[in-house]
Amino acid sequence: MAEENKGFFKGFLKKLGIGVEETPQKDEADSAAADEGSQACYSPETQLPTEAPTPAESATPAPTGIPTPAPTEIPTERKAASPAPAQATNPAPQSQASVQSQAPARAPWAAPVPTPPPVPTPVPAPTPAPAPQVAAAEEQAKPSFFERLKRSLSKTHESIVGRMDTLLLGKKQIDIDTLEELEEILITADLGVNTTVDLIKTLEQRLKRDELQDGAALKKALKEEIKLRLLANAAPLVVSGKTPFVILVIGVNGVGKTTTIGKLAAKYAGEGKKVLLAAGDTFRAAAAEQLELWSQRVGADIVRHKEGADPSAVVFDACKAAIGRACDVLIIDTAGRMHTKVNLMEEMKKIRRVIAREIPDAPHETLLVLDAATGQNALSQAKLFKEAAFVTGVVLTKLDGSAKGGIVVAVSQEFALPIRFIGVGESVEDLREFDPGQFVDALFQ
Ligand SMILES: Nc1nc2c(ncn2[C@@H]2O[C@H](COP(=O)(O)OP(=O)(O)OP(=O)(O)O)[C@@H](O)[C@H]2O)c(=O)[nH]1
Ligand SMILES: [Mg+2]
Repeated sequence: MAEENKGFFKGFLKKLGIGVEETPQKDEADSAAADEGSQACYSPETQLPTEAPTPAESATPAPTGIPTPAPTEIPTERKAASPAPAQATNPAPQSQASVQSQAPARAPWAAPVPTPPPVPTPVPAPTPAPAPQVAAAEEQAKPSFFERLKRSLSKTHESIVGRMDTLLLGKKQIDIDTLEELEEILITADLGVNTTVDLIKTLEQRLKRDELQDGAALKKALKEEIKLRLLANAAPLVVSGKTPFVILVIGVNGVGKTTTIGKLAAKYAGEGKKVLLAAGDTFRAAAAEQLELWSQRVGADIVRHKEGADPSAVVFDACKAAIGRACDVLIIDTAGRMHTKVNLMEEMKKIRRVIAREIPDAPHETLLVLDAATGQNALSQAKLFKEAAFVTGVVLTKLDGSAKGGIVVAVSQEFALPIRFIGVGESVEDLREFDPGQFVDALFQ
């Protein structure tokens, strides 16, 4: 175009109110694009000359030297993704990419069509945060742990106290036959043969001393005797005095080891302790991922290797990390599944050797997890692990909904092991320190 014609054309566009700046140079364009952080933010209006034109560019070629209208402010994908409470609940204005694909083609030199202002989306009034009183009321409405424990033990209550009530119904006095029938109830309620025999012997002595005049007295006496036996071996787990305090968690597969570790980590992290988890179960697919989810949920660190790695190597790294990061508690998950019991126990021994080499006196606690719902099986597991794995405490999980809660008494009595915690559900608050008095009260109420 001749120079004078160009001048006339520019003047004409100016009259129409169209910008007459030259197309920005490539450097500016690059930095503009970099500022936006994403090439996806392009629109026909903001297209910049590139060496290899994009398909969008070739569809609507921008002749060189033709003034470019000022870019329209359209929310970019990045902007849409930035947290905006109102947008999170309402559909955000269409991203530029979708606007681009729907815009009809028009001559690049035509007067700019004013972009219609985005139609405001009605924003529903935000849900008001619950007033403090409401939140407090909700908190109060939550059943207390004692209530939940009582509910969890309702089937065990039925199998011990319910059947006892039926036995005692209409009985004027308690005699040796009554105690024999009670013996059968206790054995079938998973209190274990040895514990039951011991309990009945004591009750016989009390009967001879004329202490059991009626059913109510017998129930009271049984409750007292069970509580005494639980108290004899009770000891809460004290996680202090050692830094790091190392807890090795063991048990057969599916009993609730990883879940218990997650709940424990939440408890200790909640007390302000620095917790590190070691994903020592490299055997089961996704075991480390499961533990990692817990670590993220409760804000604990984790050491994990790939599936199939040597568990002792994970434990070695975890011990080093726990020392290096000055952690208060190191909790080690282990696999519950091995080809043979011998393999499983050998693996445990190797892990123990590695821990002891890195942290003298550790592990400070070897926590055996048992599934209460498995009844007598839990007793055989306790026997196996106590002999081979130096168990120092027990966690009984899945007491909720089980009729076999009597196993708590059997494990404590027959193996002289402290029950450290009980699990009454899958959520984080469903693991509690074992309190013999509370347990027996909940069972008998
Ligand atoms: N109802 C109930 N479920 C529980 C409790 N503790 C754990 N569970 C559930 O039991 C299942 C197995 O738990 P895990 O923690 O994966 O058991 P694990 O011993 O680590 O299993 P492996 O890694 O396969 O050896 C999961 O579905 C848990 O949510 C509890 O106290 N009550
Ligand atoms: Mg596990």
